[in-house]
Amino acid sequence: MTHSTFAGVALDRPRLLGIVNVTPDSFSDGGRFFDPEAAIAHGQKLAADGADMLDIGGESTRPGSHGTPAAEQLRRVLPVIEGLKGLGLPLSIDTRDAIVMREAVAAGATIVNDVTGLTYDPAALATVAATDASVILCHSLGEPATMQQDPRYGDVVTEVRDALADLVARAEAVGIGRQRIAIDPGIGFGKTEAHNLSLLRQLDAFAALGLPVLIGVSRKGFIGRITGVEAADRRVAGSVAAALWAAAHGARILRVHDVAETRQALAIWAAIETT
Ligand code: HH2
Repeated sequence: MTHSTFAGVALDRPRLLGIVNVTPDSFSDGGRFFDPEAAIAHGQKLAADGADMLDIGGESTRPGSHGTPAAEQLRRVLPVIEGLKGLGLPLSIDTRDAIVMREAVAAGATIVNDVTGLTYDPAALATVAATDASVILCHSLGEPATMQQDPRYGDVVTEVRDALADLVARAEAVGIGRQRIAIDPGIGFGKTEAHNLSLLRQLDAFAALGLPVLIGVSRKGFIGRITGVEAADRRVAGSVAAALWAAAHGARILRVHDVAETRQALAIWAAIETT
């Protein structure tokens, strides 16, 4: 069986995209790594813990958030990209803004991660096409400010899958080759808890699109609601359980805060499966 690669990383097994939020307000770890030095140290720790790639973001897209100007995102993320690019891991820029994509890639990022699948900024598609960067096309319904106010679907799995196929077609139409694309159903982005669970339950439908599937469940609200654990940083075990489910059902990239814990779980799972 042959395996694909993404941003130069072989997807022969589930890979970890470690999260470096350079924000004062992320739901999961807001403010902890806002200072560039702290963010760089955190990225180094995630790399030492076994991250395969790092996702650097200067804007929270949590439900209810209103966006961060591109100039401020750049002020936050550029020093961190500079500080982490020597690690030799692919760096991803988590942004919806084309200017931030362009400057981050110029500074050394090789992946663009846009939670709106390159739809929020009209310049995003052309901007990514003009680079060699790989791209994570994520599905969102609505804007972060309002996306959790009564999101509705007919059949959530079919609609999100078809919307992702459209996002891929738009990207291919401007010259972004399939080998540069990963897809993400966007857990929590305009989805209720029932929607999130349906998407995870039927994750195979996304793998069937023939592109690497990324899943971001780490510390998210549905884990808190199911378990009754309010503090996001205490949702690690629930996050690892959801990540393992996703890996077992075709996800090849897991976007996680807790790299060491997820890696330990994956190692045991892989050992049982292959020995
Ligand atoms: N989730 C978050 C941010 N970016 N990108 C992708 N592709 N998929 C995701 O599921 C995803 C994402 C939200 O998590 P976090 O970064 O912890 O929070 P915040 O947006 O508040 O910074």
